[in-house]
Amino acid sequence: MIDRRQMLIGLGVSAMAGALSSRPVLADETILTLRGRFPKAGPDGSVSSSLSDLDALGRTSFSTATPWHDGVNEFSGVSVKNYLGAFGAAPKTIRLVALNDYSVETDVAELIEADALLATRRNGQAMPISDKGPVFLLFPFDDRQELKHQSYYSRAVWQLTEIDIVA
Ligand SMILES: Nc1nc2c(c(=O)[nH]1)N[C@H]1C(S)=C(S)[C@@H](COP(=O)(O)O)O[C@H]1N2
Ligand SMILES: [Mo]
Repeated sequence: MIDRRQMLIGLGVSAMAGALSSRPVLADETILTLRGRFPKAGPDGSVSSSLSDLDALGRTSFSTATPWHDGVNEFSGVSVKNYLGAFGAAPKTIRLVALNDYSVETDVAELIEADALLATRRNGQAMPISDKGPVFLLFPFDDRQELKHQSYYSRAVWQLTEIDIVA
């Protein structure tokens, strides 16, 4: 199992080495780690997923404009609901942690209610770190007016690397 430090060496160092890395996401590198107490956690209390692991959890997509992209784009990936469910995790509160050390704590029911997506592809292409990937938590902003609000923008975490179960 690859831990967060190894992952940061893999992903973060390339991000820090000058420009954000635009190299393609490898199918088998860890891009997202779930940490905390949940039924399918490994011995170190976490589970790490690659792009192909996430793909295997089911695909969801929507098209929307966002504050960070030009025009309308199609985003696809696994929903937060299916991701947590796949590991038997039913947390009340999680912390979303990004590669740039931005983090935000959020109620899980609110994310699921808002159809939060762990987007891994934009218009069918895996997103490198330089395109705010490999994982960008996004909401279908164009579907519902209430999502176009600071409380959702602040939870739209790009370069999402870890989800910590808080409660
Ligand atoms: N990775 C990452 N995601 C992030 C942030 C960040 O600093 N890093 N800021 C969040 C906050 S608080 C908001 S309001 C929006 C801000 O996006 P903007 O800086 O492009 O306006 O992105 C959210 N997602
Ligand atoms: Mo914000």
